[in-house]
Amino acid sequence: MQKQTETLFETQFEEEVHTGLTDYPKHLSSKYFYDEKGDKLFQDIMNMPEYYLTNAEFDIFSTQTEKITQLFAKDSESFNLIELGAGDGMKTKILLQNLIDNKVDFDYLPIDISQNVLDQLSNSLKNEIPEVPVKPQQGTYFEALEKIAALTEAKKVILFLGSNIGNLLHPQAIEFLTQVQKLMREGDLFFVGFDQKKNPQTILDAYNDQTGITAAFNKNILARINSELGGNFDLDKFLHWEVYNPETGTAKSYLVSKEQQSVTIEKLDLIADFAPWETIHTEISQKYDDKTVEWLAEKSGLQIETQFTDSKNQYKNYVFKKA
Ligand code: AVI
Repeated sequence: MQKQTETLFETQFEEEVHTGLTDYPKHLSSKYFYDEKGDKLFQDIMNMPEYYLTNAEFDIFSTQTEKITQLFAKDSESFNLIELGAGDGMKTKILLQNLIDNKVDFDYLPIDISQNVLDQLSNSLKNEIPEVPVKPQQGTYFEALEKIAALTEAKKVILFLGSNIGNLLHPQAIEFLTQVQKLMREGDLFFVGFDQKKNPQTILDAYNDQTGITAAFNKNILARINSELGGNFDLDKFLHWEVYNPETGTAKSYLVSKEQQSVTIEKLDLIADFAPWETIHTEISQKYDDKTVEWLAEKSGLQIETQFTDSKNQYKNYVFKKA
């Protein structure tokens, strides 16, 4: 009889939490910040005055819409506007309205893992800009992109906004860009938000607000371990800590244990011991300059077609084509 292999973990979340909390130094992935509460906290972050990223990208979309529309509509009868990660579509809606006003022929294909997010976006578009032809695609970015690429010959304009790329280390970012590049054809465009290097204090303030919203966002990963994996983390016994290295452009978030403590996680059969001031690294938010983006593009088989900068020079949207 064949020996059954024992599966220790039921989900990737369980496996990654186990690995991260038994490693030294400890780490957890920021992708687990986002449940219903985490989504709400991130919305609150985007509304904070310190979190300049949202306003900066909004500034680009609202002051340079016409130029963006012209670029997307150039050399083609019609195109698919594909957005990776639908979100609430705040910035995209400015562009969608402008495309409609200019009578451009396009379909809008937001991709998101959450059907709920897609439904909300479709409903709000139905109310606000009913003329937009929306074709929501539920799934992971690459599953959905592959399907779209296989189904249609139409030109693709792919959006990846909000400096979401910054939550990836450079090798992961190159892998991500390369995967998209492989699904692009000549003439397709890839429009990506990259937060820029700037006064280090501005960056630290954006990721360490006085009201404690970012701290709650960071600690939400512990709250999720408590509710989903039977953990007993005391959130007050951890400190949210942000560092920024102006040389590498990397902002890093940590949770720091204020005292010696042991945390039990029932579902993992795990007791995680923390020494006083021991850290859990939770997130990176990379900041970029032109040289770095050019390097990433080159490594990924892409070429920069053009770029858009906000009025305060804090943030850029680069437009890539296949090299
Ligand atoms: C989603 N992502 C681009 C945000 C960022 O800026 O890294 C997440 C975030 N973390 C703390 N504040 C916002």
